[in-house]
Amino acid sequence: MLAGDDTQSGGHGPGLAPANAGVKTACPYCGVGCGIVATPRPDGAVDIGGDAEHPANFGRLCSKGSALGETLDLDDRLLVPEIDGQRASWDAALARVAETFSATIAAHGPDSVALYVSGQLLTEDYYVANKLMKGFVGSANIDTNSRLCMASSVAGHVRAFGSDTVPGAYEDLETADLVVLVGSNLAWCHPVLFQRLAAAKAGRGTRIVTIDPRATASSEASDLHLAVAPDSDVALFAGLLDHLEREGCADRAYIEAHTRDAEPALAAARACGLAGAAAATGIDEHRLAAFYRLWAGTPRVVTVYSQGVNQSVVGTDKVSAIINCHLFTGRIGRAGAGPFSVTGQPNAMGGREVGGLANMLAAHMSLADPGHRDLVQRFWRSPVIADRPGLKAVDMFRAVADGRIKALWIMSTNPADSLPKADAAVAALANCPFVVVSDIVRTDTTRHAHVLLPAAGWGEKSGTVTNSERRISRQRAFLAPPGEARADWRIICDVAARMGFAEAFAFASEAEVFREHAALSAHGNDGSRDFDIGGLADLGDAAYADLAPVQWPRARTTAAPEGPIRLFADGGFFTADRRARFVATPLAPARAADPRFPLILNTGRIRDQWHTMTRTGKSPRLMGHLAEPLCEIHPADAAAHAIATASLVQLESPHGTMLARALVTERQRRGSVFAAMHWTDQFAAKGRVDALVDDAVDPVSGQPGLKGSAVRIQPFAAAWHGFAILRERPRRLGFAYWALAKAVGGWRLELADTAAADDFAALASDLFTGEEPGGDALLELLSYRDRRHGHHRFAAFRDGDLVGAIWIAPGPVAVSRAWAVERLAEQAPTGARRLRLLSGRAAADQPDPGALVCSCFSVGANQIAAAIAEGAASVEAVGAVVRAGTNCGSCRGEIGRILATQQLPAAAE
Ligand SMILES: Nc1nc2c(c(=O)[nH]1)N[C@H]1C(S)=C(S)[C@@H](COP(=O)(O)OP(=O)(O)OC[C@H]3O[C@@H](n4cnc5c(=O)[nH]c(N)nc54)[C@H](O)[C@@H]3O)O[C@H]1N2
Ligand SMILES: Nc1nc2c(c(=O)[nH]1)N[C@H]1C(S)=C(S)[C@@H](COP(=O)(O)OP(=O)(O)OC[C@H]3O[C@@H](n4cnc5c(=O)[nH]c(N)nc54)[C@H](O)[C@@H]3O)O[C@H]1N2
Ligand code: SF4
Ligand SMILES: [Mo]
Repeated sequence: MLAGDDTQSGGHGPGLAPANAGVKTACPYCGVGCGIVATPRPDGAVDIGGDAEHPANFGRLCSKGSALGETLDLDDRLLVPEIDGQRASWDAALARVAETFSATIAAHGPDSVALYVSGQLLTEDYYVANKLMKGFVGSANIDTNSRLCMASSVAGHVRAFGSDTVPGAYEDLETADLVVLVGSNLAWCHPVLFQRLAAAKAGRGTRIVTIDPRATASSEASDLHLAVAPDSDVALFAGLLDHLEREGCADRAYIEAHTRDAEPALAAARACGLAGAAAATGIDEHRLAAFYRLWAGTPRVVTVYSQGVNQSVVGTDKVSAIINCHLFTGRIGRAGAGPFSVTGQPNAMGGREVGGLANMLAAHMSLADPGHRDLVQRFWRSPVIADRPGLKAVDMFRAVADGRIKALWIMSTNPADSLPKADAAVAALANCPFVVVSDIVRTDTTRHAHVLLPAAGWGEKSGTVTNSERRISRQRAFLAPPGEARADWRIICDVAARMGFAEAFAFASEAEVFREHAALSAHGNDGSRDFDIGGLADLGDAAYADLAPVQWPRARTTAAPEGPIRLFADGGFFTADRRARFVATPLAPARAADPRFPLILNTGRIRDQWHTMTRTGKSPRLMGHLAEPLCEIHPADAAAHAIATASLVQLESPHGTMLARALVTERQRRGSVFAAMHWTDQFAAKGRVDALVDDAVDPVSGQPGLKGSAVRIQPFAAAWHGFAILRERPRRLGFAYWALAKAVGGWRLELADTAAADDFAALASDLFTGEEPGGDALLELLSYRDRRHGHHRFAAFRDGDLVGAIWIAPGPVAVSRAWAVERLAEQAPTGARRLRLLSGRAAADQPDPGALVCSCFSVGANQIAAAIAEGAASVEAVGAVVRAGTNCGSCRGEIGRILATQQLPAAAE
């Protein structure tokens, strides 16, 4: 077992890992791209610390990064290749993939096969995957989960700049006077970058404005929150452009020297105006005008945007509406100013650089440009080159469903859970004649694989990733791959060789792949393309191994040791005439509402989980924050649908259903509900939100509108509810509702069923016996029953130790989860403690820590409240007493909220 802990228990403070100890690598989660120092210990555990020298994080890590050591165990890891569910040799598995792909292409043409890849692949993996499809198979049917993530930003950049360029850098968030977060919950999704911003705010009073339909941890830390109507961002920024023009904020010199087409964009903006923006956003004109004045009056302004912008059927127009305002004021490419698309995945940017999207070529070259196609084909010496766009993710799965695609290879993504209309995607996979999946664990997608390939995971593989500020960092291996797992790039090259392309894929190392990629970026470039890392094309193996984080562009010809930190302050766009384009963004007509599905389903992320939980789901600390699928709903909507807080609800759309726990809160907007994207069939009965989500896409980018599906909601009619703590993972979970989460020393389980159970004691012992056959014979079962009121409680012991406990009630179980879970760590409880356990109430000497707030130091809400009651009057003071909020800082907003509610009565006195 490689289960590890982080530096806290290893004795180092956060960010204080001693220099030159351990292996420097990069975090495998978000696009901030933090540097990590990983130090394997002799007992197999791995200490994780922030890399103090990495320019993305300077030593900081968030809760997810800090808990990486807890995700490295081998539970569920794929260790050997499988064909049709049977163990197979690598040779047989690779041959089966190559032969089936080749035969399908021979029989049905190159477009009958496809690769569906991921922004979590390393650049080297991604480069060879793209080369294989576009240059050797001769189809552009390679698309990526970045289609669900960044495609609208890419399209918006290309429309405006002629290239997919992020013009700014992280330090701009520290030098700006105003940072606007549009559709970005930066505090939870890019926590370390948010902490840099929060520090700047504390230091120099940076103003923060959040534009998000619901209140979030980010909006709580902002000076102004505009709770806009869903998808009204185009109107908001069109109104801003109109305001900027009226107030004389145009940078005429910049507009005239470096841009084109301002007039049509201004005409659309005038047509919208303040009144149009107020009508569309639902924000009153005074409040909106205050925001416009702030933006207009602050030259150093960065507009940060993310999925509330991209994941929309008008996503590309949202991006254009934002960029228009920056071009109009010349606030781009300057210190502290610019539009800033923050990327989600660790290598979203690298994937764009190699051309991993179906409508791009390689090295930011264009599939539509015959000159570019020729350049790439000659460079690759390839027999063919794709000459038209391939199928984008949503269309790709439609083509799988209707049989146009007959062989599909999925790498490093879990589309059975993350694609819109996910049930249809699953059905497509189930009917596809040939599905290959490369993953590190079993998932809802791997179930459908004819060939399953075990990939080497983070810490075992080596290569590069590019973060949101165009910075390339090394991921380095510090563990040997387990079992027979292999690096993705090698698997792809081995298949390519067996398809007859050995020469072009004869890479001996990831360094060789990187050199070719870097050389291609410089090939025939001469400043005509933004992405140029020719300066890295001659790195020797040792220099590649030691490569320090470096921002692109990094052309061979650059005299300076570093490329420019920002682009476009002096124009130099990558259109033919080197001018940027304004893009008119007329308002789209409002979508017709469907009275059968009156609510809008907004979806997104929570602080401590990563996507489909294949790694964060292994960490008890991370699972402790929010342990089951939740649905945020406004009190008025909850009342209208007879939904009580903490009850279970069923959500329904024309595409599917989902069960979740209701969180009734004014932070949610009326008419909308919010659910996290994370839960899968591995963790809950019906927790897959994408089963509900509609697959309508943005017409320009092909990105689906994952934040706006029509749904309806109703109470889930449960006959009984249960909560259990378990030493072992239960064998069977045949309940209408269940949600399972890892806890320290075992598992925690939420349960409910529509049918009355006639024997709860049997149900309990079945849960407690785990995988052990006949194990129940050894159990000592303690019970409490109140049949009249429907309360049943059981606790089971083996050799004096607690094996499990369950509390059953007719309604949601009112037992403190935090207190109960801690009982798993207790040594052989006897007498009163056992009875106390059944009562479900904390004793004075075992105080209930309350819901987990700080995952880094495992501090609960009650502990924080106690610190406040004893006099801690600020977030810092709370940190000084109980440590909460003093590591990654992602929970500081929640601590602030507890402070505010607790101080209210005091202030009123
Ligand atoms: N903890 C955690 N962090 C992550 C990830 C993770 O899984 N977990 N994933 C990473 C990835 S791949 C990505 S892409 C990023 C995503 O990072 P974010 O984009 O910050 O995250 P989301 O929660 O998807 O969505 C952001 C916000 O958009 C809002 N929104 C919805 N509709 C609209 C709208 O019409 N207009 C506006 N203005 N806002 C709207 C939502 O209410 C939500 O609060 O996070 C990255 N970081
Ligand atoms: N409703 C809704 N849906 C969404 C979103 C949303 O906001 N709302 N967000 C969308 C966005 S922005 C994104 S980025 C996607 C993310 O969705 P996915 O990409 O489907 O999510 P992950 O869980 O990150 O999947 C990564 C998979 O790769 C595996 N893996 C990890 N490391 C390796 C490796 O080194 N090699 C290989 N071969 N496999 C590996 C993991 O075990 C996991 O199964 O979801 C999208 N879907
Ligand atoms: S902010 Fe957190 S998840 Fe993102 S790269 Fe840094 S440590 Fe990893
Ligand atoms: Mo993403």
